[in-house]
Amino acid sequence: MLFTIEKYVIRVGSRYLRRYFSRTVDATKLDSQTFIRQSDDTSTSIRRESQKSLRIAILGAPNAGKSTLVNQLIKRTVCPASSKVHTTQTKADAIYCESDTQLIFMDTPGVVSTTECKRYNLANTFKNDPKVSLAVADIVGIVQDAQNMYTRHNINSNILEILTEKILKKIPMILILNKIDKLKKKEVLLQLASTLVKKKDSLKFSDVFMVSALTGDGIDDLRTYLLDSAKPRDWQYEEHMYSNHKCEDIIQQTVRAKLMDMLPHEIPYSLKVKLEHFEPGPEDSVMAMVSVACPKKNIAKLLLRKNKTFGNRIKQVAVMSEQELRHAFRTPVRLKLIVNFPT
Ligand SMILES: Nc1nc2c(ncn2[C@@H]2O[C@H](COP(=O)(O)OP(=O)(O)OP(=O)(O)O)[C@@H](O)[C@H]2O)c(=O)[nH]1
Ligand SMILES: [Mg+2]
Repeated sequence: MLFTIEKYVIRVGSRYLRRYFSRTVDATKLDSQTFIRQSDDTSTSIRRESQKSLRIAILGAPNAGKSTLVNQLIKRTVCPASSKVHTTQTKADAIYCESDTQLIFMDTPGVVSTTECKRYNLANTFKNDPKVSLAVADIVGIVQDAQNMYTRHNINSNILEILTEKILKKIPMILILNKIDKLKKKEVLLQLASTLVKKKDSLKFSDVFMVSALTGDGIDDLRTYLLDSAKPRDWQYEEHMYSNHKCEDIIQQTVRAKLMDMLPHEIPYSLKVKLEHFEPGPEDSVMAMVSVACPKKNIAKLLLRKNKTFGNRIKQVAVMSEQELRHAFRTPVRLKLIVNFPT
């Protein structure tokens, strides 16, 4: 309880300071910027003058809930998520705009060591993309799986390794304790937060958030905090954009994530998912055809075998993907999935 009150007081205090400073910075830059832009186009300059943005690097161990969190924060499921590790393979910018502020969340693959990268034959993006995101971030959100009793008491060593002295000095960091819906005793959560913040060799967090990316608990508070932290500067993306990935890539990755949820063990990692066809349909809808190449016939059978309750697995993958993509694009999506296998 004391910890919560303490955190609340600090947060309100820092919000006041942020507001104060952002106004001061605005005022000092106003003259020259206003002049230059007004000579271009008056209406744009007025709009641009008040623009603010923040680039947030989202880092965490594999499966900590990074993509689910980003989707909740931007209110669209543009970052595919699944119950298995290594769902996110490359970094993606997910964009949220509210009044004059643009938040750019950089979702990243779970941070891995060089050894893991080699052992599991992971793409170079697993090693490089978290670092690339750090290089352009204004703030870093470290996502910690509060449910995992084996890993939750320490910040992942692979993350600590990429946070160089230079980055630690330059970029503020917040701790995001995720999956709090799984903790029955709230004292465990407070104890965990206190341990991670007070550890001698731990990172210096400017704030701690306790959220459930699955239920949305605590998400509004985190989003408001980030909106308040935005810096006065031009937006990087057009207002209508919500991802820097193409529609086609989001479709392909969503189908892959659903296959990861639907198939057991290592099987989904051996599949090759490819978008074969994509076209706009009637009334702003989207139609797409995606192929799933199975390395063995028995895997294809597993996908095609009929089940009494939901038909076959591939049908269920299509339905679940359509549902998620509808939420991402805010438009009807029709998907056709084809299963290929060696004869
Ligand atoms: N109970 C619970 N589950 C969550 C929460 N957030 C995420 N999950 C689940 O955790 C699993 C992993 O979520 P992802 O968002 O894919 O995790 P990630 O960190 O992006 O994983 P990688 O991209 O593989 O590194 C999924 O099954 C999510 O539904 C949460 O707050 N509560
Ligand atoms: Mg992910």
